[in-house]
Amino acid sequence: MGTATQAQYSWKFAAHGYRLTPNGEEVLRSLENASEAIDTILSRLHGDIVDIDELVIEAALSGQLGSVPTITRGLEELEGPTFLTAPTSQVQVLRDITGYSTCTGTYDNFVTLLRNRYATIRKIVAGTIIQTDISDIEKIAPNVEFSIIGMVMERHQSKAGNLVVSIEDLTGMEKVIVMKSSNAFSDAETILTDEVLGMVCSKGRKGGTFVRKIIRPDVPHMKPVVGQGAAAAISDLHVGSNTFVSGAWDRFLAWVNGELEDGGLSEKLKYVVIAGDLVDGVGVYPGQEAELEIRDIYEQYERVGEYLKEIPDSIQVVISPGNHDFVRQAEPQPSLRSELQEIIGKRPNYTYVGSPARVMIGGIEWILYHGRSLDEIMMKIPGVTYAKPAEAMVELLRRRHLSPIYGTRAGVAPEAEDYLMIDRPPAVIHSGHVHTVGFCRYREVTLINSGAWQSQTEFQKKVNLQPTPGIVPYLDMKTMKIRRLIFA
Ligand code: D5M
Ligand code: ZN
Ligand code: FE
Repeated sequence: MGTATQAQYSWKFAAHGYRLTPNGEEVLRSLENASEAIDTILSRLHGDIVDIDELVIEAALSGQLGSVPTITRGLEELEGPTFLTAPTSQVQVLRDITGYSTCTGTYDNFVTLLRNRYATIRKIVAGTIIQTDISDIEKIAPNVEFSIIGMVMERHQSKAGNLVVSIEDLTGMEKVIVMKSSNAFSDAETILTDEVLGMVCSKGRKGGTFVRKIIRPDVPHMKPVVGQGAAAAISDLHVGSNTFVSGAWDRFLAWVNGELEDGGLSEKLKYVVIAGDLVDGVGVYPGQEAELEIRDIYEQYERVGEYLKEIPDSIQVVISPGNHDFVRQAEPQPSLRSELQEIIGKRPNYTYVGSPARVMIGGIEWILYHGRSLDEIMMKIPGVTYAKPAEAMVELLRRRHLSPIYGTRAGVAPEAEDYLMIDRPPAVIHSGHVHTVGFCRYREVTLINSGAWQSQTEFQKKVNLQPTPGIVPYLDMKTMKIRRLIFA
């Protein structure tokens, strides 16, 4: 069987928004009348199935897919947002920690946070498990196939190269094994501690629990969404740093004011959205003074104010903080406090939000999140690199959490609610932090990393981080087309 046919199989599913897995493809190849089978399968699939693997194919062909009532579990969470709001040029804040912080940092707060996270993501995962019953870990029965949904406590590789994962639900903890030879192995290699996921397992004869499939909450198929107006996504200005790229920034402001020949792009610009690190800050890392042009934090924000004042009143500016800003470092970060807002300016077209924040912009939902967790995603997931930051954002989205590894580099403020969960996929997720521009669309969710306005620093030179300053992702929300505007 030629590869052309195999590619056609994948394509047929992809065209309907499904993803054919390698083992699913193998099953199809072994069928006599594959194309008929594919039509049958497609006619029986429904929106909350994501991966087409051997188990889904079996269930679809034997007619079990439609008749399993449990597939509707968690459906509320799986349905995408419905945009019935009238398009307006106003920015509307939907969810943001600012003013709602309840945490006192007690042990109980942390437990509540993790339980809240577990319960929500569990529901999402449960909605996509169709193959088996979902078992509590304490009730795992021998000789059957079952699924468990838990939070990953620990993972390591055995001497033989298999992965051993400790996973915990509310009833207990289980050590499971993902054999190197298993179809689940490549998915398992990307398992992060603290992520919540499902596993289809079976008990081996000697009592071990073996994983057949990893099930991530992932993103359901949603209708394409469109909004109104265009947005320039920026972040990481690092005003005050001696590596701030002022020439590129001046050209950006000239463009915003319609002074550059751009084929009509700036005319459509209705929003400038900023995902944190407005200033370089003071005392953020040892020896920073040597790299500062402005050494006073308030003066840094004054300069930000002068810059942003150049943006016309007709353009909405959304301002979210990052780890260099003068706000609490633990996430979720509240917005810049009132005193700093006064310094920057409280113009009617400015909206100050926290990080993360869920905001309606141009009639569609955005999540702004500075992106502190991205460093660890780059470090821990094989193949994900700084050169393609949007791919790291896909990993967050597939786990339905903006910071799946709990409380490591970025501290976590244990709020009663987990603000970092992506319980409802938005239309756009906009991050920064890693100083490289990248964007992609993953199932109708547009992922943008907006780079920086700071050229390579001494520290970044040491770790070989190559920033891409002065490049702006421009999102036309009417068409959802995105392009790079290069000012550097
Ligand atoms: O972070 C810009 C990028 O540089 C981001 O990917 C983290 C990395 N970075 C910067 N400083 C450090 C230190 N001290 N350790 C590890 N990684 C770092 P920004 O938030 O703009 O400084
Ligand atoms: Zn930064
Ligand atoms: Fe940052």
